[in-house]
This record gives sequence, structure tokens and C-alpha cells, in this order.
Amino acid sequence: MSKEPYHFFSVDFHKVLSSIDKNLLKDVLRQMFLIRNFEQRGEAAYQQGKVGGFYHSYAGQEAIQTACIAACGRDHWYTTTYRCHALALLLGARPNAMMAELYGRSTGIAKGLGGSMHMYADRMLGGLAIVGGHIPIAIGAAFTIKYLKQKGLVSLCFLGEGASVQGAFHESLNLAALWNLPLICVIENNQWGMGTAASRAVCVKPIAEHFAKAYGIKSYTFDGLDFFNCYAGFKDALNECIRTSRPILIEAVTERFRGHSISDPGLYRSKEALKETMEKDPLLRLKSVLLEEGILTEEECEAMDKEARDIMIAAMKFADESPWPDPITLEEGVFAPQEKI
Ligand SMILES: Cc1ncc(C[n+]2csc(CCOP(=O)(O)OP(=O)(O)O)c2C)c(N)n1
Repeated sequence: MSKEPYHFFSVDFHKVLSSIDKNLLKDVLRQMFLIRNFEQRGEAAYQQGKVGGFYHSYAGQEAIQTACIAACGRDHWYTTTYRCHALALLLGARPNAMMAELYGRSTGIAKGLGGSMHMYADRMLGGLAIVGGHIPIAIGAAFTIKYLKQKGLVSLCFLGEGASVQGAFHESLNLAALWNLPLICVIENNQWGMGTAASRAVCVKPIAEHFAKAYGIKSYTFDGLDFFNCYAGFKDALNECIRTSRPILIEAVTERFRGHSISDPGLYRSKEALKETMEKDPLLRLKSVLLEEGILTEEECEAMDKEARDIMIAAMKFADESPWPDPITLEEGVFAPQEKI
């Protein structure tokens, strides 16, 4: 990560901590364990040849989306990229159906036809593979909320910093600002767009602060490795978006632990840099706060981790034993005209 200082959303840690229900905090850690274990098992299954296609791990970025759902709730519309396993889990997708989707089985979330990049859940419009392609969909959701006068709801859209220099992103922001749409765009700056460093791809820094100015909207910058900073920031941003009926742009500064996708050996960063990155683990960071504050014991944390591991091992078994899709379903869900030529 660049050494240049960011000015993160200012938070009184103890105030935030005391504002969150202790059971919610335990639940949040449980969800982070679920996400981490899903990624570890999914990758293991890939290595065994059980999973085909692409695989993009969310490991290292867990604090952001976990904090977002904890702070904003599950009633809004959510969209994200191909790095979509965490969001689906957080929005209630069942691990069995997600693992079966990775394995390409008919019991999968997209009937085994989508794979890793196409997870869905209640209120989650994707899981979409085209960089920047999901942002206009998020705009559509925001437009619908406004059109139907659904007060209190917003459309939340996650994207990478690489996508923040895509044309679709800027057209979408312009429309959202012009039409006063309830949209919150979250740029998860994990420092790399495939093998290209953020500093070589994006001309401004902090990204959200600069781009938001161009569209006359409010921006935030979060420490994406810190659950509490993200939680407090998302609460504030949601209130602001609802209060002003104006879009919001957020940059959450984070790092990814794995390569861009499973086939990426990550030769563009040194072993030392990766080790340094992994020492900032957002999951361990939250865990140590909960231990220090006496909210959980070491044994309870271990039990949580084990429970998550068992859920994922059971999901692998479920996927392995599930039937393959019938080839006749291959063209289902493909929106193409079927007229005879
Ligand atoms: C329109 C388009 N161009 C290129 C690609 C190939 N591609 C897939 S991911 C990626 C990098 C995106 O990086 P970023 O937006 O920072 O997200 P991250 O993968 O870091 O989460 C590229 C270029 C694509 N899928 N779609």
C-alpha cells in the first residue's frame, strides 16, 4: 500500500464500540469467519479440480462489506463485481447453494450455469463479471427506489478502484447526481487491478474525494481494514444519503490477500510486501478487539471458526453429491431473441 497518508472518516472508537450491540459484534465476527472459510474451502476445491472457470477471493477485504450490512441492514438493493462471495453470504445466500454454484451443479445459486462470478441473494442484483458493467444496474435500482418513493431505501454498489476509471462509472455518477438518486457507490481500493498498481491506473488520490467533487456530491474515505471505521462511516453515509436524497461516493482503502484471481501467482508484489499486508488482517483485528473488550473468549472464537469450517466442509460434500445441470438447460436465462433467421 502507498505510504501517503489518507484522512479516514474520523471515529471515536470507544463511542462506536459502545453503540453496537454485543450480539451484533459476535455475529459480525461469525460472518467474517464464514467468508474466510468459504474462500479457503472454495480455493481448495478449485485446486482439486472440482471448480472451473474464474475464482476471485475476497480474503482481506471482509471488514468492508461485513460492516456495510451490519450498519445499513439487508433491505437495500446491493450490487457488486465478480468478487462476490462475501456479499452473497452476508445477504443470506446458503453456503450449500454457493458451493454448488462453484462446482457447477444444478443445486447452485445460478443452477450451476454461472459459477464463482455470479452469486445472488435476496436484494443482491449480482455478482457481475464485466468491469464497471454493474454500476448502471445499481443506478437502475436507485432510480426505482426514487420512482416508487421508497423512503429509507438506497442502492449500494461495490466496485474496485480499477472500475472507478471506467466510462460506465462516470456516466452513472453524473446521472445519479443530476437526478438526485439514492445511490451509495463504494470503491474498494485493494491497491491492484489485476497486476496494475492503483497508482499507475487512477490519476487522483484519494479517489472518492476527487471524483465526488466533479459531480457535486459528498465523499468519504474509510480504513477498509478496520471494521469499526467502516461501520461508523457506513451509518453516517446512509443517513446522509437518505436525508439529502443525494448520491454518495466512498473509497474504502484495503488490500487483497490473494492474487487477482486464483490463476494469478501475484509476481508483481514481493513476499515481504504480502506478509506485511497479511499482518493487517481485518478479521484478526476485530477478533483481538472483541477479546480485549471481554466480549468473547479465545475458546468462543475458536468454536466460531470451527463452526464456519464445518459448514463449508458440509457444503463441499453437498456440492460434490449434487447432480450436474441437464444440458437442455444450457440456454436458460440467456436473453437473446429466438426468432428463426
Ligand atoms: C470491461 C472489462 N474489461 C476488462 C476486464 C478484465 N478484468 C477483469 S477484473 C479486472 C481488474 C479490475 O480491477 P478493480 O476494478 O480494481 O477490481 P478488483 O479486481 O481489484 O476487485 C479486469 C481488467 C473485464 N472483466 N471487463
